[in-house]
Amino acid sequence: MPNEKPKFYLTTPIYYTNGLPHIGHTYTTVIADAIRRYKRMRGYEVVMTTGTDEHGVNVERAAQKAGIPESEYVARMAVAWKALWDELGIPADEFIRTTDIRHVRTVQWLFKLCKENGYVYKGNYTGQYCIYDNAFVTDAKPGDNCPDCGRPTETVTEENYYFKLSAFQKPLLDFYKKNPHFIQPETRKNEIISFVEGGLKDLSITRTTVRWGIPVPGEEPHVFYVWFDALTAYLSAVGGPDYEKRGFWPCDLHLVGKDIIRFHSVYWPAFLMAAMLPVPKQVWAHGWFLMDASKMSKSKGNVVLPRPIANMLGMDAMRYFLMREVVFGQDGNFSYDALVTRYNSDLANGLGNLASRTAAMIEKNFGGQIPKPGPRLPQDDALAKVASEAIGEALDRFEKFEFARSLETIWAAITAADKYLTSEQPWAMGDSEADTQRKATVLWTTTELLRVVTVLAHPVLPDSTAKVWTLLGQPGRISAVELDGLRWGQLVARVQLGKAQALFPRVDKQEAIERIESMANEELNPTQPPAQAAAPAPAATAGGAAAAPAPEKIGIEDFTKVEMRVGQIKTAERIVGADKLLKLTVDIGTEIRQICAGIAQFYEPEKLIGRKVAVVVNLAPRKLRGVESNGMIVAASVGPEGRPVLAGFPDEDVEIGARLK
Ligand code: ME8
Repeated sequence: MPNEKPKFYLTTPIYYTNGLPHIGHTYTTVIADAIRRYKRMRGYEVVMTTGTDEHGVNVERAAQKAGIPESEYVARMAVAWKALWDELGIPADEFIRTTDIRHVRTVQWLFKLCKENGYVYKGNYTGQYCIYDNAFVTDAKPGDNCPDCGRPTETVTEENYYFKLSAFQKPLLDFYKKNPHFIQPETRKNEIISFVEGGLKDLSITRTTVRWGIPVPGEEPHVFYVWFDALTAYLSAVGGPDYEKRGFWPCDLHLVGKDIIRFHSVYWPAFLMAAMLPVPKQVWAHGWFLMDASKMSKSKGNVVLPRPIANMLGMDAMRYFLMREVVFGQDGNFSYDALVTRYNSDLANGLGNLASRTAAMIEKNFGGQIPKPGPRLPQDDALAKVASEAIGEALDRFEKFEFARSLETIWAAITAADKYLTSEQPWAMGDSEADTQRKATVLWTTTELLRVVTVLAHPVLPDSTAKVWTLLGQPGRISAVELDGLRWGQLVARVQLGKAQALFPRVDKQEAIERIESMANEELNPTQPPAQAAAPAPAATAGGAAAAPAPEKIGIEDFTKVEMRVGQIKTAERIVGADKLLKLTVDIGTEIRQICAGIAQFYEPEKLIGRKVAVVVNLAPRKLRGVESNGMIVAASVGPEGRPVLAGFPDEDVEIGARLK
């Protein structure tokens, strides 16, 4: 077929449905999306798969707890996961659910092939099982905890079907040797090779102790082990037994976190080899985003949610931070502080500022039309060289998944353009013919650099670069620009600039962090019905809150749900790094509570001690700037800036703990 595009298939893990996405899951999905956009700009036809892993004991228990059937539980969760990816602009081309019929068919077919080829047999197994990780823990004794998640294991005896993993030790080692880039990065590859060299035990791939799973045909009550089930989803998503028709198998890239590299680089290729199906080309394991140096988990209460960040700073800011802050493959710490700092320095002051000041100068001097350049001086050629070299280097680094370094190159070019403008000072030039011609050259050169970096940054910052593209009045969609043809000098001059749109308005760090945290608290402990709490907030808001809807009337039964009491402030101190917050301890009659209040700019801590205040005592505890707050102090919000004035009891010495009605 003439001009058929080469195909590229990549996947994220199929995420568990017993929780909702946090920044760790978002990280993998964002990286996959950036690679997808990049590959498309390099001329590939790309399919990206993500989805939900919906079987197993965990889901059985979560559904029981929610008091609904498993099928209903997973359907709700799958909708929530898919909706979030859509809302964040990182939707799958194929969203696969492990309860999809196309998937069930594929799992049963894969098992049949493995069995027909002699790699499946029946046996008994007793061992310690971690229900959270859905895995038997090798060498664990009763009473031992799971070495991965630290939670207690359970003793489980089962009649299972076994997969002859032991038969694949040599084929796998040979395969790794022949395909040295199959496991990336290198450190992970070495770990896996040593693990396989240490010997492989056969693996039980069906369960009779679990009800909620894909049935083994003709062998009920056997259901498939969740990993045999989940890994197969990658194949189900692109045709299953008919994979040859779509032409996307074998997969080019499985992106995973380092926690699940063994499943992907040992079990998965072995299952496929046993079935005599093509094996994926690469598994890339990235590191973890940590919060306070430990892995995020809802039970530890240290999860970072993507939606509040996207609502406050825009999705591009989150993408940029995730890909710029941490070397891909290594662990990194997540901090709101670092996020907002990067936003202001690299996006607001960097790309955003270069675009808006360049456009403003073209507007002022050339009526908004990109000028044709005049004769060049050495400094113009020097900037052209920076941009030309940036093209090669940024693409080369992206190709190697050195995302942070690729962005470093692009941002070094932005910094070079800033310096060029500062030294050329087009704003100080006059209106003589020579000056006008020089201004034209300087502004054309700056605009051309801006065009180049905008194209290079597009896979990482899709929305904002599309806005810059429109601003520059360049033809077509930016996503259709072919990276392989990108060269210095292609800027179309004499076109009229498009409409300027706010790119990255600067934000006050404290305020931004407080707003993100408060949105996250609201999402984790909703005070409204979930449908409303989960609804997408209006367009990216750098600092501006959505207009509050007119308050509805409530009945007395609603009001009485709020328990307010008289409390007395016992201690008050400032919180380092949070100008607006005070940490208080408050006697509410029955106990002394720690409560954070956003009043530090208006009340001296020492003067508050002994003061009686109104306290909402039955508010779910939440964390503000990392400090637990268990209740809320009532204050009036006065004036346009919302100055807090504490509610108090000036007329009478009221008893501590008295209820407000
Ligand atoms: O393991 N930092 O699903 P899962 C970076 N269902 N990435 C993180 C992360 C963090 N703190 N936390 C999670 C499963 N991830 C199985 C997969 S695949 C056939 C079956 C990302 O919901 C990372 O990609 O626990 C990790 O591998 C994945 O989420 C685990 O998702």
